[in-house]
This record gives sequence, C-alpha cells and structure tokens, in this order.
Amino acid sequence: MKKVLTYGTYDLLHVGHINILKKAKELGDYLIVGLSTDEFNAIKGKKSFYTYEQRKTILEAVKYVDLVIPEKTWEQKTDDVKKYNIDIFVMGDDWEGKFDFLKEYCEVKILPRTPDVSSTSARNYLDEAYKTLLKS
Ligand code: C2G
Repeated sequence: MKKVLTYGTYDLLHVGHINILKKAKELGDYLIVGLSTDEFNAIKGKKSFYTYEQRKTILEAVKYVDLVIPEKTWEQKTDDVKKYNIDIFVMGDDWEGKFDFLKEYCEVKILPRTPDVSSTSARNYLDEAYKTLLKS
C-alpha cells in the first residue's frame, strides 16, 4: 500500500483544496492529511474561519482523505513520515523547496496550485457580504 501525506489549514474548503487532495490520493492508495490546529495556525499567522474540529469534520467527509491527524508544529513532519510509513509527501507549489529535507525519508512531490481561488479571498468576500448585510 502506497501512503501519501500532506498538510494544511484547509479552511473554507474550496476547489483548490479538492484538486490537490484528489491528485495526492491518485499518487497512492491511502492519503493522510496533517490538519493545522487552531494553535498552530496562530504560529503560522493564520486565523481560520472554522475551528479545527469543524475543519476536521469537513475534511473527513472528502472521499480522497483516509485519515486526518493534527498538525501542531513545523517540526513534526519527519516523525509523521516515519510513524505512518509514508511513501510520498505532497504539497502545493507555494511550498516549493521548503520541505526538501524529507527527501531523505520519502518522495517529495510538489503540485501546481489551482489559480484564482483561496480561503483568504473567500473569507474576505464573506466579511464584505456580512458588512453589507449589517448596513441594509
Ligand atoms: N492549495 C492549492 N491551490 C489553492 C490553494 C491551496 O493547491 N488555490 C494547496 C496548498 O498548496 C496546500 C493545500 O492546498 O498544499 C492546503 O492549503 P492551505 O490550507 O492554505 O495550507 P497552508 O496554510 O499552506 O499550510 O506545514 C504546511 C502548512 O500547514 C501548509
């Protein structure tokens, strides 16, 4: 069984997330997603719209995802690769080169991001729509 691992915040799930999860799963047989906890997001300088538990529930409903584990630190990736016997580590190309140290333990595959979609833009749209609603 070929096991694949990827990480992310996966807030406000959108087609860019689905595309990379689909492609990651197609590279193997079993996909594990390291989902950033709310505390780790704070370290990343991110504040997600949905809580970790909500994002986990949503992610677990995606047919490409086999297991969701918490991503609590930058440093856990090597341990996770070993612990779960990972064959392929996958990330979008905004992370190109950042995790090459994992090449010692598994294949590192960088995939192109889906253009013109992001949780940030969705969040901004929601914020603006809500402000407009409040004014009306
Ligand atoms: N992604 C994508 N296309 C987009 C947006 C995101 O392919 N339009 C990919 C990213 O490249 C990443 C994954 O979807 O591989 C999750 O993206 P985020 O939730 O934004 O994750 P990020 O904040 O980049 O956290 O340790 C790694 C970090 O936890 C990654």
